[in-house]
Amino acid sequence: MPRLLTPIPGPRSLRLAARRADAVSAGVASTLPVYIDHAEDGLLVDVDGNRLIDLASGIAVTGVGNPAPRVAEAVHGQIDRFSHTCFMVTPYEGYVEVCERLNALTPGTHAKRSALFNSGSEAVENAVKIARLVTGRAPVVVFDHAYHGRTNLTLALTAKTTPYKQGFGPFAPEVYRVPMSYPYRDGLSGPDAAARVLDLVEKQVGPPACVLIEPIQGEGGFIEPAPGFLAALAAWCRDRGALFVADEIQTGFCRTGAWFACEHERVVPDLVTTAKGIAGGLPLAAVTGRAELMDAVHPGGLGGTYGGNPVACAAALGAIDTMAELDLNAAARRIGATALPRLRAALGGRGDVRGRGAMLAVEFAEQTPEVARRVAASCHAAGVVVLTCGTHGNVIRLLPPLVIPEELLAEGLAVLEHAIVEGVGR
Ligand code: PLZ
Repeated sequence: MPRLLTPIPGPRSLRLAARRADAVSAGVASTLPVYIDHAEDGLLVDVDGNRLIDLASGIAVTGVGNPAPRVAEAVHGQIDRFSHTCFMVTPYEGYVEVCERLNALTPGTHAKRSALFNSGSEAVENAVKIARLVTGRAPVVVFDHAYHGRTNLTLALTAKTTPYKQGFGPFAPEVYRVPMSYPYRDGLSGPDAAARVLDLVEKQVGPPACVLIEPIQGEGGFIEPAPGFLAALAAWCRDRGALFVADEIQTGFCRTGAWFACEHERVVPDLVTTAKGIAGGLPLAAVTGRAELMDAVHPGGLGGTYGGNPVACAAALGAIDTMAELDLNAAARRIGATALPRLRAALGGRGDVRGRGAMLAVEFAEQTPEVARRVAASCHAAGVVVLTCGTHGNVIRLLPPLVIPEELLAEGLAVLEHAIVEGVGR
């Protein structure tokens, strides 16, 4: 059976697009405006019956599958018992159990505590609140190309102006941006790139509340810092009484072939923010950190109506069980091992192919968006969902479901390879 029955988008999607234009704010955009009817085993099936190969997982969310049987079962079971009480009014076990799992799974064997929220942005905001409270300091150090969210504080932390920040200021103060280690572009070793950062911070900021970093940057271009960069920053933080905060919202939960990307560098953060892959598609996020830091917050200082909603917690437990049972870390590594050589061969010397596990990127040498846009568009037209990213929009990124069947991945990669070869005019 052919995967595509109509042009992309098909007539039913086009009709929905017209309704959307009259109902949904133009401020909310979609990469590929096909309207989804259901999903199965690495495929998104649209309302016209087209079966698209999903190499995006809804931006690194549905790694465990979509729908994932254990997640669906846990959600059904919970919603039939109760949908909500508000943990701040009358608590329930699921919240506690998710925190126990996070405390056990995140890097480091020290005593930890967690608090649950609804979105990645909210988790990052709360990590900064905690860092400021326990250190009594205001400054937050962030990096070029960083992405931490779309709320006002997290927009201040996010680097890229268009589309995220443009016109939405003023932004929160006491945020200081320093250069990221970017081996493909700066050629610096990890320690040298860290020394450049720390010199700036010492001279221009002084000891901050925290250094906040994505261990592998996501929206900013799937930039993996040179070995030793993260460790040098973490060591400096320890020295200067600042918290080292890892934003593992995109990298966490087996995406990079480890539970958390910090593990690749043997770095143990003081605070870790998680979201996305944690709950197989339900909105849930967390801050996990050293017990003495997390418990230094006054009762009532952290919370929110929906944070750690029982249905989202049930989904998270189903998702985490799935990751462990199916060994999705190994699955992620297999995806990387399959994809990297193929993508390198397709790109030749026209840029950089990089990634860990199933977080993979093709960066085109030209720092303009045209080639990436063209490549993404031809993948989309052929029914393969890929995303672009990068400060310059010149990166194609892959975040396939970790359970994607091998044949489907191969088929998606073949389409992408062809698009790359055409796109760079080889
Ligand atoms: N930190 C590292 O990747 C979300 C955002 C897409 P929320 N990334 C996808 C978009 O255009 O809005 C993200 C992230 C990192 C924080 C966030 C924010 O998480 O759940 O989107 O708030």
